[in-house]
Amino acid sequence: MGEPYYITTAISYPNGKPHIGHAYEAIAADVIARFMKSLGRDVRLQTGTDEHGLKMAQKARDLGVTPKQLADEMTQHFIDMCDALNVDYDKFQRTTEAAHHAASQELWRRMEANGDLYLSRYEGWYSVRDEAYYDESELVAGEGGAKLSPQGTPVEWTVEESWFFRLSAYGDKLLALYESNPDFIRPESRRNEMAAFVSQGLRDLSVSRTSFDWGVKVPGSDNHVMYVWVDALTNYITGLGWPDENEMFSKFWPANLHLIGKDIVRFHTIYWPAFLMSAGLPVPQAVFGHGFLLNRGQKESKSLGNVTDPVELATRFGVDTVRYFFMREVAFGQDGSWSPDAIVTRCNAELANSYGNLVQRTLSMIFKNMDGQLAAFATTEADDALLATVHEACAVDLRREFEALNFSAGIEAWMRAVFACNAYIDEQAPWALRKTDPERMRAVLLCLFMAIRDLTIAILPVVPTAANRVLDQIGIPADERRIADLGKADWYMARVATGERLAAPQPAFPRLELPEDDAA
Ligand code: ME8
Repeated sequence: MGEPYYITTAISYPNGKPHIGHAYEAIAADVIARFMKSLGRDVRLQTGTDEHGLKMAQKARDLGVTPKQLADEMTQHFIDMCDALNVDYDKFQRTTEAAHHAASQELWRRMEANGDLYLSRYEGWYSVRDEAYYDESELVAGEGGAKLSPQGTPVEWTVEESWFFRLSAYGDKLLALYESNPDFIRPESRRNEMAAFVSQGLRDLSVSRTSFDWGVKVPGSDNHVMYVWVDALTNYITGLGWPDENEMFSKFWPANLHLIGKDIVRFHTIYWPAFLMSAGLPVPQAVFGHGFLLNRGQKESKSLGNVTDPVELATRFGVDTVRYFFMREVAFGQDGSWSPDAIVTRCNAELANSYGNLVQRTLSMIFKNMDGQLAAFATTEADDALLATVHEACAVDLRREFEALNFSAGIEAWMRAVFACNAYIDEQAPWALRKTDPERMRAVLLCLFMAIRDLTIAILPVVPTAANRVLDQIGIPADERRIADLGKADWYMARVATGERLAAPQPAFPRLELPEDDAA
C-alpha cells in the first residue's frame, strides 16, 4: 500500500435536502480521492452530516418534528446523493453518533486541561443561518437598516452564560503556521484574507450555549451544549476512531486536505487549528476553500424557485457528464456558473464529439476491418509523435495540474491530446488506407488504440463509469488502470498476448439533447 492520503469534505447541515453546492464539493473530493488512488496512494475519503446547532433545532421545531427525526430523514438524502454521484467515500460521519459525542467531549477536556477554557458571559451578535458569532464591526446594513452578517444573513443580539475558548492566545501561532506552511490555506486569496483577519487580533470565542439543548453536552456543565462548530470540526478525527490510540488515526492524521467552501474557511483555518494546538494534536496539512456554484449566474434559493436537486440532474444528464462538467467548467477555487445548456454544449463538444467519437471510430474500425485483432506493428515518426503527445498530456500535464488541484487546466491538457488524436485520424485517413495499404491502416488504428488507453486511464477519476466501460471494452485489467501504470513499457504486448479480440464497441458518451423548456 502506498503513502496514506486523508481527504475530507465539510459535513453538511441536514436541515433540508442536498443542493448543487453539496454535490459539487462531494464530486470534487471524490475526483481527488480517485486521482490519488490512481497515483498509488492509500486513500481515505470522509464525508458526513453536521446534525446539531440552533439551525437544526429551529427547522425541526418549524416542521413539528424532533431534531433527530429531521437529521435522520435528511441525512439519508445526503447518503443517497453520494451513491447517485458515484462518490466512493470510506466513512460517512454523523455527529449524532455516540462515538462523536465522546470524541468532542475528550477534545473539550484536553483544551480545558491546557487552560484554554473559562466560564463567562456572552453578549453579542449571532447568526443562526451561519451558526457564527460576529463582531459589531463586521456587520453590514440590510434593507431598512436591519443588521446582517457579512454573509448577508440575519443576526440576533444574544446574551447568555457561556464557556469561552482563549482564541486570543493563538494569533501568533496561527500566523506562524500560515508562514511555515504556505499551502495550509488555498487558494492564496483566502490565505491573505485569513492572515489579515488574524493580524488584527483575535477575540476569545464563545464555545457553549445554554439557551437550547440540541448538541453535545459540555463535560461537567450539564446545562451547556457545545457551540456547534466545536463538535462539527471534531468529526474529522472522530471518523478515524480518535481518541482511541489506533492504527487508523496514526496512519491518516493529520489530514492531507480538508475540502470546504469559501464561506467556512475561517472556521477551518483559525478555530480548528487553534483547538487542535490546544489539545496537543497535529494540525491538518491543507485546507482548500472552493468557490460557489451559481445557477445561470444566480444563487439558488427557494424564493427564486431555482433550487436544483443534484440527483435529478445526474439522472437527466448522466452522472459522468455532470461530474465532468463541474470539474472542467469551473476554475477550482473560483465561483462558477452552470445551466442545462452549458452542460449540454460542453459535454457534447468534448465528451461525445471529441473523446467519444475518437473511441467509437477507432474501436469500430478495429472491430470491422481487423476482426478485433491486436498485433505488434511498426510505427512511423507521426505515430511516435502522437503517442508522445498523449503520454505527456496524461502522465505529466494532467497529473501536475490535478496534483495542484487545477482540474480545469488538467482536463484542458487532456482535451488537447484528444484533439491531437482526432487530427491524426483525419491526416492518416485509415478508411482510405484500407484498400491502398492495409498494413499501414492497422498500424494507425493500433497506435490510436494505445493512445485511447492512456487518455481513458487519465480521465478515469473524473468519469469513472464511462472510463471503466471503455477500459473493459479494450481489455485493460482492472488493476492496471492507474496513472501510475501509464509509464509501463510492455503493457501493449502483454495485451496482445492475451489473444482476446475486441468486441463491437458501445458508445462511451451519447450526444445529449437539450429539452426545449431548458433552452436558454
Ligand atoms: O457549512 N456552491 O454546512 P452546509 C458550492 N455544516 N459549495 C457550497 C454552496 C454553493 N452554492 N453552498 C454551500 C456547513 N456550499 C457546515 C460545515 S464542516 C466541519 C461544517 C458548501 O451544509 C459549503 O461551503 O451549509 C460547505 O463546504 C458545504 O457546502 C456544506 O455546507
